[in-house]
Amino acid sequence: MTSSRSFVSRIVVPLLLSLCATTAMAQVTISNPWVRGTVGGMKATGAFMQIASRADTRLVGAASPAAKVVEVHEMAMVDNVMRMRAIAAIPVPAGRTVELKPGGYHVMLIDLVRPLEPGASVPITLTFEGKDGKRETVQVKAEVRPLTAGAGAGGPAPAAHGAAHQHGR
Ligand SMILES: [Cu+2]
Repeated sequence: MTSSRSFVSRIVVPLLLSLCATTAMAQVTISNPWVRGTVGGMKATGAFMQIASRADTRLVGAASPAAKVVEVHEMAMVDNVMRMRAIAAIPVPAGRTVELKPGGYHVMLIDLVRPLEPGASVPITLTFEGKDGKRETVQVKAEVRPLTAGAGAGGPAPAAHGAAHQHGR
């Protein structure tokens, strides 16, 4: 009996605690991740998705085997011109869905390893940092959509997007 009790306290209790910790960490949900496909010599493109979180957090970084450099970007109108720039983080308030979309926040894939053809999927690892400084990574597989996807209503032309990016570096 004694050995059975010590088994419970030494093995089972820590296991339960670690399961709770894991559940608490899994607070970010990503929906509909996609990447704008590329043609010809395009070396950069954007990735888009919806992000929701149960607790306040921030998207502070991303990585992908499809690109040598991955940055978090925003687009904004400056003097009537749509420009993009790298930012340190995208805030994700608890209980709200933040949309990364053409013309707004996006994850920028730079120095693509190869062209991205529609129908392929691109693995992206997203890093979130909570208020307590704890980091959580989320893996997504982003579907590659045609170059023209999402280019309506205020969205920038892909060429202008790429050019603005080159300018910014
Ligand atoms: Cu960008």
